Amino acid sequence: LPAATTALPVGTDLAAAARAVLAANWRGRHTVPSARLYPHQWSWDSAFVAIGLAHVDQHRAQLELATLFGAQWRDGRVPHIVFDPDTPADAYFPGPRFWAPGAPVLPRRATSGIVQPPVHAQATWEIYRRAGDRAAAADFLRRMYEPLCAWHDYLLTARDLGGAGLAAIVHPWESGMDNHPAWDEAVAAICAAGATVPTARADLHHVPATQRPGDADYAAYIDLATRYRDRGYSDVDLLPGHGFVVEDPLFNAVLAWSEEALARIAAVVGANSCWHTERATALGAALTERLFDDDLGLFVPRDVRTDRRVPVPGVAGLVPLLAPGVPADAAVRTRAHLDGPGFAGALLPTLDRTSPDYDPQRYWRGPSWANTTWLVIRGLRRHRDYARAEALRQGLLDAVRAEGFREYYDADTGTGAGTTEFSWTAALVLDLLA
Ligand code: 9YW
Repeated sequence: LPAATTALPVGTDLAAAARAVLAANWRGRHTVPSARLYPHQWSWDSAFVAIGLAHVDQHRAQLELATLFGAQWRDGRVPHIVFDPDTPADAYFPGPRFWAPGAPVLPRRATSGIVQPPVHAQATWEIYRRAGDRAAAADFLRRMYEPLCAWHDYLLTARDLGGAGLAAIVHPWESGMDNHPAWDEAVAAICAAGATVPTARADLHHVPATQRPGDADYAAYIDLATRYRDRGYSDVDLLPGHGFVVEDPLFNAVLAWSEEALARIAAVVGANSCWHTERATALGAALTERLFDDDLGLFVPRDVRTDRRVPVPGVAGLVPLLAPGVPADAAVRTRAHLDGPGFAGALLPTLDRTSPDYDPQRYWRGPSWANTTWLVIRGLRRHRDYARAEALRQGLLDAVRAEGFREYYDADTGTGAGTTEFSWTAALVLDLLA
């Protein structure tokens, strides 16, 4: 297990230390989230990493996304993991053999078959924005435009399983927030239906079990992934048999925000940008209509199987501040949570602190993460709420100075948790320092 203390020495140049983490995790064409725990390329990690790299190394920033999109599927989906052929098969569970069990020979670019939140178009735009050589960066936009359109098209057609213009996720891993309490009911039902605990958990060799998802969560993850895999990763007629079909506020807010970036990209490459702007605004409206919970004054996930909202107040519910097309009153009520008992404080928790399931140390059930904090900071800036954005920025930077670039932080004490030298923490610190 990693050493418990990873504090940066007093006087450390934070930006230089962040660059060093990203350099150490660079594998020639992509960055791993963490050298031991996550030794392959992850989809939304790469988007965050590219946003940080955009400040320091255009070439690597562009290559990071180009490598990921090199593994894009023909149907437009961008897989959540692209496996590194040079990494031993048992280094991560579930590995390439799990996702492609029948393949006599694995392709060089073996991937998983599920997705993660679509931060990529926004990351592409950020790279262009920071570029010294605008002409070269415009070439990059031209190369990325069609693949990004295909990615969003996949999400808004094949994945519009609720039929209301939002993308549905079909696995807790697709939310990026694996064991968030909003998924507990679905996970319990899958376990009750007979899902069994996998024995090959490689994660527990690297991080204390108290800071990771439980065995029951893993049983459900493997069961759901196996069922999706065994139907060839097809989304056709997935309802009602599939055990997890959810419209998630973070996923759809990021999609709307990225669709807005696609409008900007289209304008540069000479494509029709109005179309993207309209789609972004429609997404924001559908997000509000389907996922804003009037009682909580916050966005929550919607279970498409039951057609009911899941009233669990999580940090994902604040992320729609990023999205275009969200009405002012919904945004005001959402922002007010940052002053209430659930979310106020130096560090932004993953779950409302007053929730009975709140656990400040366990993965997505309470701890503070750099990426969700960063998304909320961007959302607050969009609403010109600079004071709240600055308070969150300082809180996160203080935790990183005190504890190093950890995977997450105890939301109450700031103590570092999970793995060390974590890439997106380093990358987003670079962005916050710029
Ligand atoms: C897993 C890599 C990934 C992140 C996810 C996070 C975790 C677990 O690690 O996933 O084994 O895939 O939940 O958001 O992308 O950092």
